[in-house]
Amino acid sequence: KIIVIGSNGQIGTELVMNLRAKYGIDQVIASDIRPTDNPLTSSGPFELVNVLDKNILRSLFERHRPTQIYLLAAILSAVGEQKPKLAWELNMDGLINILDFAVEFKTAKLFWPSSIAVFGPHSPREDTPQFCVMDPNSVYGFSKLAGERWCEYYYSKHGLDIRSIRYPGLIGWRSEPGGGTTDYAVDIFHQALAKGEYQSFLSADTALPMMYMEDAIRATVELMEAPAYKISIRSSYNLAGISFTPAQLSAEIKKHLHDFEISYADFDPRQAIADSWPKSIDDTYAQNDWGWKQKFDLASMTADMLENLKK
Ligand code: VAH
Repeated sequence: KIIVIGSNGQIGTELVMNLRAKYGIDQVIASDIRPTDNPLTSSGPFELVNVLDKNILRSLFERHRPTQIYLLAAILSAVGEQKPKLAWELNMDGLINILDFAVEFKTAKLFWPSSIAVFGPHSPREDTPQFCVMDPNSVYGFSKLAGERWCEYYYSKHGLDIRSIRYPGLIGWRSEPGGGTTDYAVDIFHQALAKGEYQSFLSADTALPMMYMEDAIRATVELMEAPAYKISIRSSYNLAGISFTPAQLSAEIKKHLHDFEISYADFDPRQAIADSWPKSIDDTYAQNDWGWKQKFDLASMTADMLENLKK
């Protein structure tokens, strides 16, 4: 059995759909802290799971003895700055609980998402390398950095086959983002179609590493399918996709929706988070270790998003 924890989230929703298509609906148990009526998730087995409740987790592992776990439950960067202690507790204690149960129940493989948020103001900002100074100043960012250290520690000390990707901002049409700093890049498409305009909470020239959800899910599956001997990074892999600014994304949307207008908010707390992150990522390790190659660029992502959201 495969268990996806945090299946109601932006990544979890699409991951459950993909894993069920691959392994069979009944082999993939979706789980989250609250129920969902999303047909993408509720079409198969679902359980209510709180990663901070060890009794619930023990029951989950005892009843299913999962071969794979995908732990996606987290509080993201923007919400994390509003609820710093809860973000630290959920992101850290949730991970450590799962690591301990995975060791106890000998789970064969685990996936845990990190983020480009692990880099900080003193990290190189262009083509940010796999190894460099990392001084993240968001609670989400340093919880992900600490989480990477725990993942590598449980690999080294317990031989746990846990794998991880430092996701860029993710853009998809099947699910909504949940409280991040890159959420503008999803909201803009919905607003462009609904109202022909969008007010960006990030400034026009804020370049960030982004990726189309199709590519992010494929990368996740490819990493998890790679033979263990090929995995040289047990903290978390840099993964590059597309790097663009709100102005560049707006111009691309305008090619399809000629009357679309973008405006910019005077101030938003998420600007400071974005300004502490890289503009672009170097993913040489992912390319060399397990053959990563992105497929979508800004033009094809924009066309695909609008095509699917119009339906
Ligand atoms: C966030 N979408 O904005 C997440 C992601 C790189 C960004 O970690 O917090």
